[in-house]
This record gives sequence, C-alpha cells and structure tokens, in this order.
Amino acid sequence: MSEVGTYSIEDGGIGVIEIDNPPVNALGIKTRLALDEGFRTFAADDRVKAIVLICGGRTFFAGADISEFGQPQQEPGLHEVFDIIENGSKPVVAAIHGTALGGGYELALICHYRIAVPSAKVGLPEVNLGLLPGAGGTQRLPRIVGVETALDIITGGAPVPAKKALDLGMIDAVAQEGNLREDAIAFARTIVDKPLQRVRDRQDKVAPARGMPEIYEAYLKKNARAFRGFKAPYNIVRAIEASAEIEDFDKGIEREKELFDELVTSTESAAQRYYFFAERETAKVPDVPRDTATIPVKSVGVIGAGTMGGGITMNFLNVGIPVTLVEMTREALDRGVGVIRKNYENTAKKGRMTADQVEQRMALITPAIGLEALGDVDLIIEAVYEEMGVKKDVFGKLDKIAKQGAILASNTSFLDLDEIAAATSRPDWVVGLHFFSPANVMRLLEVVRGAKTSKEVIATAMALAKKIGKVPVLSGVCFGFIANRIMAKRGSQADALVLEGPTPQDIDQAIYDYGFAMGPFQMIDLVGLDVIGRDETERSVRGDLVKADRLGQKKNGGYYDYDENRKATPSPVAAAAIADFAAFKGVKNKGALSPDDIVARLLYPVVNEGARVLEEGVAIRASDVDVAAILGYNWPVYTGGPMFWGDTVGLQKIVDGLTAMGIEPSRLLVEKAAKGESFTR
Ligand code: T1G
Repeated sequence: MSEVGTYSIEDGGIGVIEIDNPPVNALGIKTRLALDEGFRTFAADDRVKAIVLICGGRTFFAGADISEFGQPQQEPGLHEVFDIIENGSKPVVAAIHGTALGGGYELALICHYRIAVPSAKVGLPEVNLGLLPGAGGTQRLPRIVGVETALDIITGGAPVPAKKALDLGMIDAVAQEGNLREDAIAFARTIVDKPLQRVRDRQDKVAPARGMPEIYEAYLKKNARAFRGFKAPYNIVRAIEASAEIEDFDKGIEREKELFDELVTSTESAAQRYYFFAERETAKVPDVPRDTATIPVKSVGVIGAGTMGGGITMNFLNVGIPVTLVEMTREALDRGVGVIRKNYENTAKKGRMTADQVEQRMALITPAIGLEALGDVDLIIEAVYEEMGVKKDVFGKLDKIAKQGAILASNTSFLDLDEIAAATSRPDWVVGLHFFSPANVMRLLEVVRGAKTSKEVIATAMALAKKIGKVPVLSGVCFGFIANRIMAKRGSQADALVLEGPTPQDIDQAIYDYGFAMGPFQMIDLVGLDVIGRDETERSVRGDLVKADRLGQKKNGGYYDYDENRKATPSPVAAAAIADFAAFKGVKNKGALSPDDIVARLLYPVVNEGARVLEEGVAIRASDVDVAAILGYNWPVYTGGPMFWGDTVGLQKIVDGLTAMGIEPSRLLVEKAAKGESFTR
C-alpha cells in the first residue's frame, strides 16, 4: 500500500487502483510510485482479469505536477509508468470524474478504455503552459478523433465535456453521476475477454491525413493572429503532423519529445508556468488567514446602470445572485436594463445560453429609482461618475440607508478610497471593487483595501471575486491602484517619445511586435481621444487633435487617418500637430529609434513603477503586479508580465536603461539589481 494508492480486487477479478493525492491528483512522484506499485502488483496477480484506475478527491489526474518542471526528474518518470500500463496483458479502464487534463488525460489514453461521469471533462491544456502534451497526447488523440479535431483540441486547450467527448470517441462510455466506481467495475467485467486494443495501434483515423502537409500550413495560416508570438501552438501542429506522417508510433513519440523539449526549456513556457501559479496566488492575503469568516452575500445592490454598472450587475446575475439596480431616472434605468437584456440575447443568439436562461437572469434584477431601495442588500457597489464629490455624497447617503453589516464598495478606478470611506460612519465596511471594462468579460478585479477595511470584508471580497469568475488582486490605496498606475507609464512615455522623432506607427509597431494586441496610439484612436483621460489644464497633442475635432476612429481620425473600412494610415495632420507641439515644448527631434529601444523606453518605466508599487506595499507580491498587467492590459502572457519580463531582461540592464533615459530607478529596483536578486525567480 503506497502513501496515496489503495488496491482492491472486486468480484469477477476486477482489480481497482485508487489514487488519492490532493489537491488534484497531479502526476507527481508520489502518484507515479503508487501507479507503478499498483500495476506491477496486479500484473503479477492471476486473480486479476482487468483493472479499473480511479481517483479519490475532486478529480481524476489533472496532469503532470507543474511544480516539478525544471527540477531533476525523480524515477519512475511518466513514460516508465505509462509503459507498464500500456504494455500490460490485462485491460485497463480509466474511470474519470472532475477534470482529466494534460498528463491525466494522456494517462487515460494509455488505458484501453475510458468511462466518465456526465459532469467530467477531459482535455489537453498544455498549450496554456507554453507546452504540448508530452506524454503521447499528440500521437494518440489524432488516432481517436482524427487530425483536424486534434488540432483544435490541443492548440485550443479547452476541456471537452463528457457528452461531447463520448461523441468524439475520447471516452467510450458515460457512467451514472455519483456511481462511477460501480459502473466502471461493471464496464470492466464486460471487456475482460475482449482482445486488447491499444490506442497507439490504431491507424484508421490518421491514415487519411497521411501525405497532406497542406492541412498544417492552412491551419497555421488560419490561426496566425491567435498564435502570434506563442511557440507552443506551432510545435503542437508539427507534432500532430508527425502522428499522421510517421507511421511508426515510437518514432512519432520521439518527434513529440523533440518538440516538447524545445518548449519546456523556453522562456515562454517558464513564463506561462509561472503565470499559472501567479493567478492562483493572488487570493492569498498574508494577514488575512484562509479561514477568516466571510460575510454572506445573498443580494447585491448596484448604483449606476451605465456601461460599468450594467457589466458589474451581469457578473452577479450569472451566478444567480439577485441585484437591485439603481439609477436616478427611469430613462437611465430602462436603458441600462435594456443593455443587459441585449447582451444576454446576443449570447443566446450564439448558442451559449438558452432563452430561458436569459429570462431567469433578467428576473433577478430589481430595477429601482433612488438609493432608498438598497436598505436590505448585503453588498452595495457604487459605479457612479468618477468624481470625489459625487462619490462622497453617495456614500454619505448609503451610510444612512444600508443595513448594519452591509458591505459598501466603490468601483472607483483611481480615487482615494479612504476619503470615500471617511464619508461614512463605517469605514471598516468600505472596500474598493475595481472592475475593468467590459466588467462582465474582464477577469481582473482589483480589491482595494482601505486603511480601515476589516479583514472579514477583505476575505469576503476575495472569495466573492472567485465566485463570479474574477481573479482578485489586492491593492492598497494609491492613484490608479496597480494596473492603471503602472501602465500609465507606458502611455506617458509614448506621448513623450512621439515628440522626439519616432512616429505613432513606429511606436505602435514596436509594441505590437512585442506582443500587445495593439500599440498605445492605436488604442487611443480606438477608445476615442476625447474619452481617454487627460489633464485638460495643460496643452497636449491629444488636446490639440480634439480641438481639431479629430476624435479617433469614431470621427475624423486621430493619430491615424482611417478609410471607410477603418483601415489606418499615417496621418499628415497628426504628424503636423505633433511637430507643432514639439516645437512649442522645445523638444528636439532625435530621429528614429530601433524597435528594441522603443520597447525599452515604454516598458522599462512600467517595470520601475511595478517596483514602486511593491516598495510602497500597494501590491503584496511581484506576481500580483504581473497578473494585473496581463489580465488588465493584455500584457503578453508568454513574457510573464512586467516583473517576470524585467527579470528576464536583467534588473541591472533596466536600471542602466532608465538612468540613460533620465528616469530615476526605484529604490527597490536598484537594491535588487545591486544584490543580483530578482522579483519573480
Ligand atoms: N500541478 C501542480 N499543482 C496543480 C496542478 C498541476 N497540474 N493543477 C492544479 N494544481 C494546484 C493549484 O496550484 C492549486 O494549488 C490547487 O491545485 C487547486 O487548483 C506531461 C506536461 C485542475 C481545473 O494544465 O487547470 O500534464 O493554490 O485553484 O479552480 O503532457 O487546477 O490550492 O495550493 O486551479 O478547481 C497539464 C492545470 C499539466 C491542469 C482545477 N494540466 N490545473 O481547478 O482549482 S502539464 C493542467 C487546472 C502536463 C503532460 C503535460 C486546474 C483544475 P493551491 P485550482 P480549480
């Protein structure tokens, strides 16, 4: 009996190997030792005619143990264990619940049969870690579902629900929910005498694709935009090509290993594996124990039915929490409710929810005029105009209306939460819940902790964030909190650099090639020059362009000109405005800059601000800063985010670069660079 495995023999000679290695039965060394022992024991026991492999806890094996990557491998390795199973003389049935992912589903593919409960999902999400399925998944899955379907499943990485997996042949049977063990044993009895067929020996699904390299070129071309900057999808496509082109399975495995090894040693994969844990770390607040009592939130009030208020409302409707949605006029309220309905109906049109579900969610809204309707709700989120006087007025009134024990939250994106809390008699119940627009889509939620916010309110906010599908990042009180504050440095440097010679398109191209979806000037033109916050007390290029009625894509162009299809071209008008403002400011034209120098000029200051946010204690940990930048601003995940990337570049190089730019490096950055320390390694 191993530490995490138990073995039993049921009627009919069915050997059952049960692994229970919390939290997700990852295929770390303890699990591998238990599998090795179990299968060797049953192979040698003549009473055993077939074997069921099942897991305890929340899920079937959820993959290799990601924390083991980069460490010396402890024997037995995954391949050794898999060989014992696949080359055994007795049929093996994988009994799946929860999420059989990555190496977990690859283990299921090694077994001769797979049975799952209806709520189970199976998948190969290694692409999210900058990897490919390195235990045979790229060679076995095409042998079950064919090359085209395997391309989608493996480059997409999404889990496949049991019903669809059955249709695709990824599993062979569906068990009754809650009866997996019994059903798997019964299933095993039916296959005891059947001839053993291994997935690796099947050719029928891959033979038709043999000799058709155009499949893969076309696939890479079709997905060029989605795969841009990532290495793993390209290697995945090549590995799946090998499953059809290389008839000898073991040679196909060799090719898979070659392509896997390229990825597992890459910075991109290290960054994405780091990010996997970073996203799960954010909910842990050092001085708020995980068992801190949380306040039940069974009803929510949202003040403001505009874009933010409506999006915020949808998050709670989506998880069945009723919302009292408050506006000041019937017209604004009806418009807001109408937008929510329209959003759901659009989702229903795409087949992602039913008409009934739309009505169920809409029925959870209680529209109301005036704050008085909020006297009974457990949590109130204010999403009114971003002006301190307005916020303080609302919170002063809420203090009189909200029940004792209600949490009062502001969605402010940069104002001083402590000042807002001071407008109430209950600052310990005041917290910031900073959603990012569109609030029903963006996963980042900055939880802003005021000086007096209680630990229970923080614990509740962090737990509630996860319940509504957000990734919470705790922030202290400062202008712009974390994501907006550090990314503002990219914008201000872009505004300064464009006066010195590089054009908006030079700057945007460099930032696009670094991995962002678009550059800063394209973003401003998209959002609108009159919308993006700016200091109106001072002249600026943006102010001059707004005065010239150039508002961006929506009106007359902005930094670019646009044709009727919104295709951007460099704008002589914008170039003249930039030159005119540079002359006004007395900025000399220093000529063009290389893309690398443009990236350094725009992003080193972001790393520097991230260091400041850490030294001020606004953020708890460097990986939280990375999560905020990646989820809030689409910082390319394969760089790991600003702090991980800063470590990759080298902190001393960043200190020297900032100094050369005349930008003062933060104390923490200088200290770490001097000591040869890193933020994230
Ligand atoms: N390795 C190590 N720890 C893991 C883990 C893993 N594969 N998966 C989860 N954890 C930890 C996680 O850090 C957290 O820890 C706890 O389990 C609960 O996770 C050879 C190379 C399974 C859907 O990519 O998608 O196999 O914070 O908070 O929301 O080809 O975890 O509690 O200390 O996410 O219920 C491929 C990754 C690996 C699956 C559960 N497998 N995991 O979600 O809980 S590479 C994956 C998930 C591989 C092979 C390749 C999810 C989940 P802590 P959680 P959850």
